[in-house]
Amino acid sequence: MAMLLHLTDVNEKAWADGLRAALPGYPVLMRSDGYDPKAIHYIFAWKPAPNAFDGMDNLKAVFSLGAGVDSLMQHPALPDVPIVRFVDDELTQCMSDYVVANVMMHQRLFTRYTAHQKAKIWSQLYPPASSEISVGIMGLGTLGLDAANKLKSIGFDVLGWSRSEKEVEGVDTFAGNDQLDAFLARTDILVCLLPLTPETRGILNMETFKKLRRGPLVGGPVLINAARGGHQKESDIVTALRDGTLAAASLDVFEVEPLPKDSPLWEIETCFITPHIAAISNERSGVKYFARMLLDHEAGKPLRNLVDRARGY
Ligand code: NDP
Ligand code: OXD
Repeated sequence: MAMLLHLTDVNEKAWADGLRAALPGYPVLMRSDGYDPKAIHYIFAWKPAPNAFDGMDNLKAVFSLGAGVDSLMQHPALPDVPIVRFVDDELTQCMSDYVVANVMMHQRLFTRYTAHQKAKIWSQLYPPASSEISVGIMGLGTLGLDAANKLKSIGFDVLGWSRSEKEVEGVDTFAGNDQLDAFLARTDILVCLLPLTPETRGILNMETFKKLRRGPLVGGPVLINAARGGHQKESDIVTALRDGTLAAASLDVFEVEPLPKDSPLWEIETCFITPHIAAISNERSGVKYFARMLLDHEAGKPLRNLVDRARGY
């Protein structure tokens, strides 16, 4: 029995040290330690390589370092065992902080003022109050729901769109493809917190942007994507920002990461770019979470926060 860490683009050693301390007596291995794949009962993965699961005939579960499991779900040799994703209050809070900060930045037209400051322009633009601005959140799961409640408490008019119908106090909810257009038609600031699945890939495209409300927000609608780069058609975002279909955007994720140096997005003043940092899985709470998950499962308790393979998230 052992747990193997297979973490790409992450400080694997730091996580291994934490998990070893939290699981005394349970072997926690890194790939560099060398291992017998048949001894691996749990694999803790992020962006697994094509051969990540080779020979793991006795695997009991895959633990996903990320809240999003799209890279796991696309793995050509994903074993047929339960997949546990990361669900964590601190990560949720970080995402809501990111969403609230960006919504307010756009409501107060700060990307416009940044451009004006560069050009030494004194131009007083008065944005409407937050209560006049509608924020439409795509995805009302762990992250979308928390962001919706926080934006509502600030005073924004909040709408939400999900796959299945939901009732959320103070939030107008829409569900399924049939209600997508009605949701977009009432949205000034569109926030994407969807999982990346075949149904949601490319959903942030010109057709979607054209359906957004041209309401009280000065300059037009705004896009905030903190989910996955696969949701967005970047060439459409560039066109939409240039022709005014979108007034501004905040993008934390990209079709290719790191965002290539020759991407035109870098040059667009109304596009606010962050390098996939909206909500990083925190080592301290993550170690506690996955150690508890393993110990509970070994004690016969059910795994929690399982991915539904049929839905893809
Ligand atoms: P959840 O699984 O909890 O929620 C997903 C939501 O999306 C649900 O409300 C679901 O609907 C909805 N949804 C899924 N498919 C569709 C569809 N086809 N049409 C309409 N709604 C749909 O996910 P989380 O909230 O935990 O995370 C969301 C995503 O955020 C992650 O998958 C990840 O990609 C991204 N993320 C990004 C981070 C970053 O740093 N940039 C950090 C963490 C996560 P229903 O409720 O009906 O099932
Ligand atoms: C995640 C992420 O999915 O950091 O957790 O993107």
